[in-house]
Amino acid sequence: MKQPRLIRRLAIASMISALPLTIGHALAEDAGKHPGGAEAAYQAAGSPMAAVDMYQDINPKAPPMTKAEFEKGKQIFFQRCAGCHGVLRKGATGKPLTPDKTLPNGTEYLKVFIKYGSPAGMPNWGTSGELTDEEVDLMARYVQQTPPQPPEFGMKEMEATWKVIVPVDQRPTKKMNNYNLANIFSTTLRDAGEVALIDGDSKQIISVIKTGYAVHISRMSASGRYLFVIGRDAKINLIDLWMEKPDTVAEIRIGLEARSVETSKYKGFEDKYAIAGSYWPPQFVVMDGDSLKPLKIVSTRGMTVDGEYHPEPRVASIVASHFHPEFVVNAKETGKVMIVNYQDLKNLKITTLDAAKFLHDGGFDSTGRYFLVAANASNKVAVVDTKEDKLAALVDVGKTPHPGRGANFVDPQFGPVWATSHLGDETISLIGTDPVRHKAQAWKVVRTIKGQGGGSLFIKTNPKSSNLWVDAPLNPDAKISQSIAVFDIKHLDKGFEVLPIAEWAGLGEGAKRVVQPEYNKAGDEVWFSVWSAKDKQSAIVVVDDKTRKLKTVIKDPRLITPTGKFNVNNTQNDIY
Ligand code: DHE
Repeated sequence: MKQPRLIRRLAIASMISALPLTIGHALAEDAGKHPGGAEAAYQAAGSPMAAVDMYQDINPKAPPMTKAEFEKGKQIFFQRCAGCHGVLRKGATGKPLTPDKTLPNGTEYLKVFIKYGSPAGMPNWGTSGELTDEEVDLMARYVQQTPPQPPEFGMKEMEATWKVIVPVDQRPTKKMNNYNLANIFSTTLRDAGEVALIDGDSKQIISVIKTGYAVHISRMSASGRYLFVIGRDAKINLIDLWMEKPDTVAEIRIGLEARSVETSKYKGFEDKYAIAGSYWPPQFVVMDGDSLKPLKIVSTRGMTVDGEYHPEPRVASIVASHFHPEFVVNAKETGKVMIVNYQDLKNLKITTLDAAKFLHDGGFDSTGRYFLVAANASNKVAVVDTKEDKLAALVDVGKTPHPGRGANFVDPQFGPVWATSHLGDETISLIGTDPVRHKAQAWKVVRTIKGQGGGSLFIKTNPKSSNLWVDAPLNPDAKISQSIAVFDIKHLDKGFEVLPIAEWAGLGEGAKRVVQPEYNKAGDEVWFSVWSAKDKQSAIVVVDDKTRKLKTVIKDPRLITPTGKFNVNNTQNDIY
């Protein structure tokens, strides 16, 4: 007999609620609590838009909400839900939650769904203890209201936030410090909204610089002088490494929420332009490279590769071409790659390639010609030929690829490859990248190897190394999330060795997720973040690449939630 829908849901929900839960605290310790697993927790990392003023449009058909309840619902939505369901609730990797879908379901049905989650990936917000019953009830009513729209952010708003702290003509004309700039690591201190500049030679912190909210990535200018840091609140800090004590010389907000920044690297345009992409509003902006003066804004709203209109295609990764004066801009929800020629900003030329939906992060192959970008929820990697400005291939890989920049090395059997690990399974896909001498292998998965488990975010090697490092910080098993798997590239079939990085850090309690391997300039050390919650001690563990033995642990009360580490030389020259 067919069960009524609600009963079926309740049965599924009770099964789900019986799943084992792991320790909890912020994103760093969230992943295992959700039935949707690491992926859902990772995407629900919190949006700075919770605090943005938005208009409450009273929908007479929706259950009533006071202004205070609506505000609270909005806050919870942007902190927990917008990453998957979209700012406008029209759906992204999660389902649409617009009133035409939610009103027919009604409050009681929605409460069950929010409380217990679903096998399709919706976290169990109630039973995990993240939301109280009152909050679940509030959210069930909130998602039936008309979605409030955050404000736009155009030239006027950008200019109002733009500050040149040290004008270009008052900056040093040569390097004024004795640091070995090429071996500095710009280290994200995520929850402190800061970066620590760490001297890779002495392992000492040179300085800690205030940046945007939940700071996200660092990128280097082509010359290696300017460091660009972007926060999730779309604030960019331009840091001059030539100063006696490197510090911010200009800053700007380019939107309300963002993740990516890059600088022009083509010959003749070194350090000339910067570009940043935002999640909201969905757009990118080209700026002066030494002052951040905003010059040109382009919206990404438009049709997906399937021919459906999308109102908020978020800008994911951006890289600078080495073959043309161009930026490669990846729009997540539309699956389009926009190749933006910055030679003539007034008569802007953009070549748009149809790749696959949910473009996220990626890196170049070893020649710097091909950009390989994960279309994560499509389980594909798109290969962009930056010389011909064409899509070279779409490659099927494992479940939810997440390469960071990926890893380039020579497979003993198949020649040059670029590799990605996955959030959704334990595999590592090796894709052939040499269409000239290894034509049969080019843009195919030539080998799939197995790592410790799913929940991997970053994979890394170095041209001078024969080690391949694979993290799994979002794996629900603490043994896996707190260690690293290392393969010998020359003997991939022999499996991996596990190094207990978090144990080596010698910290007390905490999530201690081991995240993002990064090499030093010489390519003989690998640095790992041991990432705990804001109120717990974290560390950076430095491993000798040759011996795979512990070299140093960097511990300092200022190292709050370290995650990404960006070695100046490797970031400047796209070495990974
Ligand atoms: Fe990232 C890169 C988006 C969560 C650490 N992250 C990127 C890029 C994008 C992105 C689009 C590529 C930028 C580029 O190359 O121009 N990240 C997102 C999200 O939308 C997501 C899933 C959820 C969110 O709300 O932000 C998210 N990211 C995280 C984290 O939780 C991580 C692990 C820890 C942190 O610091 O927040 C994290 N992301 C990183 C790092 C990189 C990155 C370290 C750069 C890797 C590199 O080697 O270049």
